[in-house]
Amino acid sequence: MKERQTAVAEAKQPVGRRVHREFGLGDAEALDLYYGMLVTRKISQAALKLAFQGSIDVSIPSDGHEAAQIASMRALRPTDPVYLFYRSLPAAYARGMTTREIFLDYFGRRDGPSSGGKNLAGHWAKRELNLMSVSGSVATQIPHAVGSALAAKLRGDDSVSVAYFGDGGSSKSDFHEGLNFAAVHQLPVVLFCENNGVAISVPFEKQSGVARVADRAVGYAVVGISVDGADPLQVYRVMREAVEAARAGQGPALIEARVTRLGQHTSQVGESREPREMAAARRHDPIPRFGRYLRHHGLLDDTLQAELEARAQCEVDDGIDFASHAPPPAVDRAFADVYAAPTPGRSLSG
Ligand SMILES: Cc1ncc(C[n+]2csc(CCOP(=O)(O)OP(=O)(O)O)c2C)c(N)n1
Repeated sequence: MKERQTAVAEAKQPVGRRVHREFGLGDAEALDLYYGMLVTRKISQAALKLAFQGSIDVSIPSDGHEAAQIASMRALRPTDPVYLFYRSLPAAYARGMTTREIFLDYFGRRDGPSSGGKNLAGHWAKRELNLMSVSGSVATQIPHAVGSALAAKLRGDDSVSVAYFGDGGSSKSDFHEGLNFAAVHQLPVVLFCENNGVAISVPFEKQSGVARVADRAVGYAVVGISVDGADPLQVYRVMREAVEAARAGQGPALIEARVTRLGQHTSQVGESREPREMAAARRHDPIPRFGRYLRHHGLLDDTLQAELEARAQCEVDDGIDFASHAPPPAVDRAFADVYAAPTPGRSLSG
């Protein structure tokens, strides 16, 4: 049995040093990371408005989760299989899903990459990007990612599989079974938990006997790391280390990115937290914080900020315009890709 310890990586506000370079990110890459955070915040907020207007069925805000998702995705190869969940919009964008594709999914359009309008919006997937199809049943993507890591090991390829999920997901048996199996077989998989402290309205303390999700790693003898998920540079660093170790055959890791959910659970579920708590939560917004870091190092100023905002807004407007005019799914394709063979009595094409 391997001797492994849970390490808690405490991220400090990295204002003083240019830590992005120390961590292997160039200036342009750091700015690009920031742009991804800006544009996915705008997409998330636009989608919430569209849902309130009744133009789309549902939106699942990712506000506050951008740094954790985008920075961790940057540590992967495009060929690494990724299993996202419903709050993973910034990760999907970081992997290469375009704003047009994202809104095709929100509008439930025929050409939406995730499911062609068949799955609930926000279940991000695209085969060509190695973003695997996910279920709305919380945490089922964890054993899928572990299975995909087993397949990689058996095939002898050096991919690393990653599952994203929330703190609520870490209470599911899928998490425990997946982590145990991954540990026993030393599989190349990283379980990435975005702990926003609340599962819809249930606080983390009410569903966990340990203070941090990463503490659970000890029980499975895998590496566990808890990191400040509002700090993209620290997230990038710990994710890259975990992914490199997994790729080198050193087994799985559990990363907990501590984030703050700045929006409501979904467009259909009202906010249960007190206004005072929400005001405090906004102090943990990763976007202005990373902006301050970039400004401190001369990489961002008011002019560039305005340019980036305008570019991001154009992308969002174009995505909405494109998707809102795109064709809906064809009725006679309703069961295509769902059943291998048409179920008797279920064919819509007669
Ligand atoms: C198996 C299952 N149980 C319950 C639900 C209802 N549900 C949807 S989201 C959610 C909360 C999950 O919280 P968490 O994993 O912390 O992620 P977050 O939404 O906070 O990002 C629940 C309970 C579900 N989708 N699947």
